[in-house]
Amino acid sequence: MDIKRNQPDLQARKEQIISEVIGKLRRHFGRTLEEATPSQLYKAVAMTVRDAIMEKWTATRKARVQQQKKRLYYLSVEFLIGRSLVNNIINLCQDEAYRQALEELGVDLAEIEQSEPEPSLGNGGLGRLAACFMDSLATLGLPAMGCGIRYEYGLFRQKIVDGSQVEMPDNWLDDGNVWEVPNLDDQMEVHFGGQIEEDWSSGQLHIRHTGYHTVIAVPYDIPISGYDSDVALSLRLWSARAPQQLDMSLFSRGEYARAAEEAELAQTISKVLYPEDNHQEGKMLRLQQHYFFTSATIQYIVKDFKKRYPHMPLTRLHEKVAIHINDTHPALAIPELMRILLDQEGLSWEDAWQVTRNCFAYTNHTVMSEALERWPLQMFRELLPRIHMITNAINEQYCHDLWEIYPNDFGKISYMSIIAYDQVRMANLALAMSHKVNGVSQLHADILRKDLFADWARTEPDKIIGITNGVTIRRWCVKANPGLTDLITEAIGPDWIKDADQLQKLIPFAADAAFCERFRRVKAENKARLSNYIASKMDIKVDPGSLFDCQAKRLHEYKRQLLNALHILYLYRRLKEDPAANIEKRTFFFAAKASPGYYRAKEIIRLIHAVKVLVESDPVVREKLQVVFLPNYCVSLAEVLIPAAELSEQISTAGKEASGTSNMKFMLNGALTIGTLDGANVEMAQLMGGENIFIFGRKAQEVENMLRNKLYHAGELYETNRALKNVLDMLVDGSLPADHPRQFSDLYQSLLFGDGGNIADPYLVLDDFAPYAEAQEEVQRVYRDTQEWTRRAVLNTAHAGFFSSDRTIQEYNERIWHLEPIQMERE
Ligand code: 26W
Repeated sequence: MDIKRNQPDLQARKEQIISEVIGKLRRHFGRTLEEATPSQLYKAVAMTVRDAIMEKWTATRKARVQQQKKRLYYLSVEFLIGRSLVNNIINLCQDEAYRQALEELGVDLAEIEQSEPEPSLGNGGLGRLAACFMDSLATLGLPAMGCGIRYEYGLFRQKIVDGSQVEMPDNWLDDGNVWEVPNLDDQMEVHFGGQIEEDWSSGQLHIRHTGYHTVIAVPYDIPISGYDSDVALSLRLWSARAPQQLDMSLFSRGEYARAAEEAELAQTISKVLYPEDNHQEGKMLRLQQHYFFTSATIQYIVKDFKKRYPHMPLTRLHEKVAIHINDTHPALAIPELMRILLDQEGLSWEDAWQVTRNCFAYTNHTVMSEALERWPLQMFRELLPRIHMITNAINEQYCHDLWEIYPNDFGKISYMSIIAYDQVRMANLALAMSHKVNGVSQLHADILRKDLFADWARTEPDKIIGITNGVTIRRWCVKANPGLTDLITEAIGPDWIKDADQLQKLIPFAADAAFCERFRRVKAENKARLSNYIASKMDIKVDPGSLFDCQAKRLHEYKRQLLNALHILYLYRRLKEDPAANIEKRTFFFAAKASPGYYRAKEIIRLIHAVKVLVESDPVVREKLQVVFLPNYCVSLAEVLIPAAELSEQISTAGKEASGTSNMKFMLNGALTIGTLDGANVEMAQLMGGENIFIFGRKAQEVENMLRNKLYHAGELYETNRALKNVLDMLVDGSLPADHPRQFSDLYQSLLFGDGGNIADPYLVLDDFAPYAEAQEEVQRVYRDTQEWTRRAVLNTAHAGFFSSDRTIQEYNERIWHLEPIQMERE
């Protein structure tokens, strides 16, 4: 794929790339083309791409400053951006020029791409969403900056040893990072601990903060180029370092260890990404991380505003600044902005309150109560004494305002308050102090309004809105699936890449036999690509002719990988009982990291491996079924897996998955979905019509009702459904290969009896088992009709345009941020 407009320059650009690459090799590595290692080649090519982006970057900054437009700061503890090289080449619309240039040099782009370390600076959906948003913001030319943490170690690398997850450190920066630029001019000091004194001696309140520890925040900026756009935005990641690398006075007294200690302590703040997803622990280091990057960011925002608008008072900050917090992790930015406005800029409390509320908006990404952030009050007070005072004052005013609305309703006010029972509740802080709060799908927003945040929705009816997530077409189709990209472009022209609604033009092609045949061929090629990848990386042979069935996402009970695994056991039993059973040949792919401390999630990984071994060991069954667990799920793996998928498993307990985004990526790449009416699956079904998606299971309302009224009794299903009982018994009767006979009894117990006072099977695995098995029957019935399957696959791609993150960002902009695009002069 290449933008035709650039064709006349192609030859010249190609020659320029060749000479630049050779020049970079010579100047930076002292090597000729022949001598260069793959890593040096990668870096040399990357540097040429970086040069091109740098020009846009400078021009964008200049235009933004001149045009004085309102700017968005998107704060997130995670930006799961994935590799940059190929994506940047695509976004610069230079893929054809690079392809030809590298071909002439005898260099394989796909191969040198492997030398790029992947920045795994996120756990899952929330972090990847932030990366898709940056791509869309840049493509739409909106003035924005992403702000986060430059973790030295990203999410752990997952290895599987004897069927169990083992975590290895992800030292992605070891070999340097071509894409980042340290910006020493914008370093900030962040203060922790100490004491606060109030000084009224001048008649006005002055706050004196003493005895604190200082950590220096150093920004590293990564340029994010828009697709076919002259705009390049910055992703600013803050790195922590000590004010003095070594305390020389200690050093000269021979106290080497203590001298290094302070420096070490400061640097641990940005050392490692917490591997928790949907589960919060009140760890001091995590609170330090949050304050570290939000304080540095807010200081920078105020500094930049004062520099750009020297004559505008800070009471008008919100006219030029929008701040968005990606879940509550950056919510400390709220009291931090108040602190700076009050203590440093001398605003009144009322003004600071108004400005802050006008600047902030908050996206909620989960309804799981164990994920809602709460900090122990004492830790909060000791680490952030001034922030604690301000948060307290915010709470007092907020409760006072609530009292006016709900006089004497102590219950409600204590439920909605920000500080209570010795805890600071970050969601309540974000709810109180944002002018908009959004859920990430329509169902999720409904649940927020009617359930989790119902009291806030009643208090401020227009505040909570739903903006359905999206994914970037550039990475998830153009980059990941060049075959499909070419096919679509040939059919409907290239504009869909920036205007994904145009994918609807593919609808008539679902009835076009020749197109469908080519669509099938693209899928077959992608299946072959994945099969080769697995053969080379894992030494496993899969049958590219089998149905490729994929579940790729974090491992969590609510996502129900367990339901998928139990269903495979059910098919296994059917084949054992009747080797001629009518079962379509399938390869079940799983890819999932479990949080290191999440015991049951790790048990589920073990179970999947046991099922895999069992299936492989039987000569009859293995002719029909294969289980593949792909270790270390990450963006680069997703780019190979998703285009090859035929069936996408989106089988969470209804009401639990806020949106899901892999569902959108699979749909875009022409996989059919088997799923519950959860998150964005609901909207997928509405858009395409229910006939093109395999929907099964309880609805969110039913789940909620069954759980609330204790109407669900998993044990009864075990007694009444023979097939289900047989499958469950396999967990404890020695059928499965395991280290010890009781290996899977924890899973068995949790499904049938519950544990620690919890009800049995709170995610309704057993309840949805029979409907799931039925839906899977329907899947294989349709799959056998190749033409019908392809027709539906084309319709999936054709309806995926709504799930472009360009649409999502436009909606955020219209309803929350109100930014105007930067005007660039095109040469
Ligand atoms: C504090 C620990 C912690 C860490 C991460 C709690 C919660 C999270 C995230 C909110 C988890 C997450 O990634 N949520 C996912 O966000 C996606 C983007 O909106 C949604 O598509 C997924 O449904 C949601 O699970």
